[in-house]
Amino acid sequence: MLAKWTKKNLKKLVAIGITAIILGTILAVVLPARVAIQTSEGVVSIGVKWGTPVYAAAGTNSPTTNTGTVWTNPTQAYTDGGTAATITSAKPSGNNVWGTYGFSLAGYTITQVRVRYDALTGGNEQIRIDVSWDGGTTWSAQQVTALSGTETTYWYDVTAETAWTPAKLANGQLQVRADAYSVGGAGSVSLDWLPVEVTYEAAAPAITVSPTTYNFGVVTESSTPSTTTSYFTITNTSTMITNNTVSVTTTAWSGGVTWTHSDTATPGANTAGLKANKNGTWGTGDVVVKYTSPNVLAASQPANTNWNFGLKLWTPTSFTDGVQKQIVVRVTAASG
Ligand SMILES: [Ca+2]
Repeated sequence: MLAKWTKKNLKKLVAIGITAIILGTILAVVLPARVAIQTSEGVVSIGVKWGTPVYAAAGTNSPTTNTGTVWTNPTQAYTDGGTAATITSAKPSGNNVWGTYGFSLAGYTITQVRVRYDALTGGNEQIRIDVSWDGGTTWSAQQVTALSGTETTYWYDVTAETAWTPAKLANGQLQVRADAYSVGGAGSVSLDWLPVEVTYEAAAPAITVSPTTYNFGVVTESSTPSTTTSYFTITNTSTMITNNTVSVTTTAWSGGVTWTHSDTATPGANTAGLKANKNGTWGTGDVVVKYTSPNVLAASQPANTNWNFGLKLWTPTSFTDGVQKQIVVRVTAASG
């Protein structure tokens, strides 16, 4: 029984082997080639190529203007230490509004906004703080703090009060309001300093590509099939100018007898090349798609501006099997 089974399957194996050899011979001159397109979001902190990395940072700015007449010496809340702005509490007192904090953070993502207030009371009064991000039209919830007789630093984290943007922190938009509320009888409240601390980080480039594959179909030796130069669309939601490189992710095309990928787009025996063109005319401004030291395909690309490109294949001068070949092309965007 065992012998019979082995013999039967041995015949099948032989038959399959012969079929494969015949197919290989027939298809040696024509075969499909395929590329898969891939994108990756570049990391902003590419120190070597794009300059000094930018990491999350925090800045604390003081107000430089105020409006209102109820606080005495309101400009003393511009600086830490020294004299303080003062007021006598009521239920409630009037208020002053401090502003012009000088935050200029265009292109950054705001991750935290906190108001700091260094204050004390001569009695047992409260200070009440709220914040506007649209020049005084809309205000956050009010944070109420029971003060002590010793100057203390308090924080009001207003990160969740609105979807913060650089524009909402700009002069004329960001404002901080303060009043004093009596607990029992009236008493004095001192406000030494009223800065705002903003934590921010550089926004990351963001691109996607469509379509994500292209099949050149069956190709012949020493041919140069191509897409149109606008075949692939890069949807670019980067909020900063980017530099975009194009590369292949491997040194060879996979499938059967692999093809070497030429970094000069010079075809040879089982050696292929690729070029890219950004929405122009083939032959003018073509960029070699390399593995090492990728070439720039879209330099100084404006923020939020989509763009297109195509690919052109240089097939080998000769190849030796009919197995489909595949390689991955990657477009990488980095803050430019
Ligand atoms: Ca002060």
